[in-house]
Amino acid sequence: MKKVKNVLITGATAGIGQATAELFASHGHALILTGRRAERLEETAKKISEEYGTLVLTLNFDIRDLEACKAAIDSIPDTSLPIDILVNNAGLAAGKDPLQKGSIDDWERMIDTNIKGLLYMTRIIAPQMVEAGAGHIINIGSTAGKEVYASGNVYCATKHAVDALTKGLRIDLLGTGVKVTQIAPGAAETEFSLVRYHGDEKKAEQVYEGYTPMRGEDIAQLIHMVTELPTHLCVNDLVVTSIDQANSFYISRELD
Ligand code: NDP
Ligand code: 8X3
Repeated sequence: MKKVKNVLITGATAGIGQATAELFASHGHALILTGRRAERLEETAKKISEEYGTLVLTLNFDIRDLEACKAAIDSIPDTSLPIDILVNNAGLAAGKDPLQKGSIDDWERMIDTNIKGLLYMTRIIAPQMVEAGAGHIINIGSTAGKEVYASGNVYCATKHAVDALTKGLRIDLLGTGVKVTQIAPGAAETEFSLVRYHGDEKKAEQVYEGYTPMRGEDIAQLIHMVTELPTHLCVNDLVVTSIDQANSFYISRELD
């Protein structure tokens, strides 16, 4: 019989995280879902547990707050431990301005969430995996962590940090039985652009106009796929785009 895994997904109230939660639940795994929007989190958990009958635990906290991260992980009951898979997904872009005109508040939100939040969760959970001698940490990077594009400055820097931290963590965990994977997607139509453009729906829609972007479900499939490989195999780094996108710079669009 297939083993039920405990899968913790940060940022499961929308987009890639929410789609990943649904897919893992459809495969019978138990979930621990996190996010700041309490109502969304509860709705997601309810929908998933009703549809798939899996155990879904919710942890409502802001990943930028180290004490909140610690308290949330401490509150996980033994029945949902050990954590077999950690998906470090919570993240955002805030703004798209030339650096010399950038908002320092936007910078801090991105650095605190995309780098420090990911580090906090990893620091808290990785030791449990090392002790168990098994586990899988999956960091959601980006093509923005491979190339720097105009006005992407700080967001690209945070995703380059995720790229470097993923490589570093894999080295540090060598020999422990814990796998470390980065998945680096190109454009996926989620709430990402709405957040980046501070709620400007028109600007957000324009990002996905004239081509077929990926969807959260596409990335979810890849996240699930890398967790299904034999114990001795680890996908280290997976860059993925829609067929209409070559990299951060080239997207084939058909616009009027
Ligand atoms: P969404 O905006 O749809 O989802 C982001 C998720 O992150 C939400 O669940 C949000 O939950 C959570 N989150 C954001 N800030 C915090 C915080 N401070 N504390 C806790 N949770 C937080 O975007 P995506 O699904 O697209 O993004 C997911 C990841 O994928 C991000 O790391 C992003 O950088 C990356 N990515 C996205 C791409 C895309 O084109 N969409 C491409 C490449 C990478 P809540 O607001 O409830 O806290
Ligand atoms: C999200 C993809 O191109 O907006 O990380 O940076 S992009």
